[in-house]
Amino acid sequence: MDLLSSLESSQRLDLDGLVYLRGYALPNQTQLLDDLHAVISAAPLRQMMTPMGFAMSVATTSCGALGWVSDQQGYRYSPIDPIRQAPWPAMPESFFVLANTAANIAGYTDFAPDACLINQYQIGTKMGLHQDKNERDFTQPIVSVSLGIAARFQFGGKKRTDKPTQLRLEHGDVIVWGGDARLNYHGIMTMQSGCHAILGNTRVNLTFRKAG
Ligand code: MD3
Ligand code: FE
Repeated sequence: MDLLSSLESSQRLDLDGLVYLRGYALPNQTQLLDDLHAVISAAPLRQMMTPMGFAMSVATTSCGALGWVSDQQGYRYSPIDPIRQAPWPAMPESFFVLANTAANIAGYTDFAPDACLINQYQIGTKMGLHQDKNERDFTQPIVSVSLGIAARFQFGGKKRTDKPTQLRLEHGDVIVWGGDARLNYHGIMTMQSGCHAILGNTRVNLTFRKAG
């Protein structure tokens, strides 16, 4: 099945500034997972240090021209993987095409992500409420792809104290975050146990960004 006809089998839900394409990544999942494993083999997942000096519970890596990095100097994008002292692996075509077509469906033509952040969640890990502000152009959307076991996603407002709503993100779900949602606080609640046929008891999230 190709990506256009896959829209017919997935559900679209529009909320303030986000377009939720349930199951949109499923038709191409074999290719995506193959390419994911190749990227992780080249640039291994690692727990970055927060600027405060704590190891993140989530393990991350990147592919594309720019990768997301965190250390005592802060959060930023870098063309060099600090562990390998080498460029990040190229973004696989299957990743780029998925992000580009999802953004297109949501009304963003020619979305050309230069960064794909890969987050791996094991049972008991979480990502606290935060905003994504290290990208240059906030009019560009962020496309996220959920793989593996389900997560409880928290979607807040412009202030950290705004009460978040919860969304369950499942294997294959793709969300395009733009417009009014782009700078909202968000996070992932502590991962509960689960089992996925291919990814076991882990969740992997891809976020595609035009960072530079
Ligand atoms: C809403 N990742 O990497 S993806 C992140 O599941 C991040 O790994 C989470 O938050 C994860 O920064 C959530 C969904 C997401 C990504 C970016 C957003 C939601 C967003 C930016 C603005 C608003
Ligand atoms: Fe985020």
